[in-house]
Amino acid sequence: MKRALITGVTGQDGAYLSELLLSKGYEVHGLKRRASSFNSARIDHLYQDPHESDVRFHLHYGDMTDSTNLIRLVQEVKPDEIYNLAAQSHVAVSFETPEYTANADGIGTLRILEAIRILGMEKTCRFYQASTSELYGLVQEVPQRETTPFYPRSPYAAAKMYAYWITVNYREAYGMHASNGILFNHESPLRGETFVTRKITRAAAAISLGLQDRLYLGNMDAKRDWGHARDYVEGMWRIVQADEADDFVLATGVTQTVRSFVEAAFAAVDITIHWKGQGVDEKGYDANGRLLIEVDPRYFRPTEVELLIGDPSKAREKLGWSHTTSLAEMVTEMVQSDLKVVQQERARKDRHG
Ligand code: NDP
Ligand code: GDR
Repeated sequence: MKRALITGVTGQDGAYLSELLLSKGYEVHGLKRRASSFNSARIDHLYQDPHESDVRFHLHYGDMTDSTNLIRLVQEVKPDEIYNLAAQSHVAVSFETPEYTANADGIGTLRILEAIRILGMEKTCRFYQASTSELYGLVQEVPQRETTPFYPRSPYAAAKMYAYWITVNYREAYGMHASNGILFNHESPLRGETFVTRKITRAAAAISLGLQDRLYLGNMDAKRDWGHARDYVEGMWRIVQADEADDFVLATGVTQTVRSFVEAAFAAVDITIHWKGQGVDEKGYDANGRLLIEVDPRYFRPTEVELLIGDPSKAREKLGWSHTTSLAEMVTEMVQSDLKVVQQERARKDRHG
């Protein structure tokens, strides 16, 4: 039975990857950080009472900023594969917490790689680094592929650039099976609620049920290549199974503006958005002229990534990977899920007065 260690197990990708690896018969160990309130909602359904027999899902407290903890954990678990998904992953927040983001996302990656090296596991433990299309930043080439030059545009992307190169370096210096997945945006009903897609699908659901009046957004001209997280964790696993460690773009090859995502999400609850005005004065109305969407400059970023569109040819050719869920299917799934979430929250509030 293969054993995997997943950092960031409580996040969107950690939850989907845990499900995938458990379905493949792995023993899965997740690194979870201590929080003052529960942060395990996405993986609670996978939890097994440690007193039961045949437990294959284990959680360990830890933090990417704590080297000794990471070394001890790798020593105890002795994983065959490590998926390093933990990160302060919000681009806008990284402008507020640049030093912490560098520590957790950049040096955190080094800490895991060093743990593998200190423990002499370079040849027995494969390593996956959650790299990102944010590395491409300011447009140098479209579509973006493995050879496109990087131009990070945020403290998050700068930290992830260090993580990318230290992964390449440990592969070349120590012969480790260490790979980067350069993943374009991927979403799902489990996406954090402050990322733009989930913020929009949740608002569409709440507005359609009369539980929210308005949605405030930042740059609606930004274009993203959005896929489904379920497809992308399959790609992560394939990257780690490849005979040779390497770096791969995972993307759909299709790009859309934030504005068109808004239109699709509201269409899923039978609301057609009519736009008026431009720039910060742009507003979205329903067919009855009710104001639903406004721009709030507080969501603008000091430096923005305007256009991402990935070329996943290398992953298709070498790994046989391609996305299976269309953007339209994903939007429907997210909106349907948020309709349930919002209704449950409403029922809970009503119960407690
Ligand atoms: P999430 O923000 O949903 O999850 C991040 C995870 O990292 C959470 O489990 C979080 O814990 C954990 N974490 C954060 N800081 C620390 C820390 N200091 N120590 C230990 N754990 C920590 O991200 P996603 O699941 O969306 O993304 C997974 C990875 O892939 C991230 O590295 C992200 O940067 C990268 N990525 C994501 C893409 C996407 O579109 N989703 C695209 C490309 C790359 P907690 O739950 O306690 O907050
Ligand atoms: P991103 O995702 O920055 O691409 O990083 P996010 O959903 O936060 O933003 C996408 C685009 O939408 C614009 N935008 C808004 N964004 C947010 N969050 N909130 C708003 O109100 C809003 N209005 C407009 C943004 O300016 C941006 O252009 C995600 C993260 O998962 C990273 O960890 C990952 O590396 C990349 O995707 C690939």
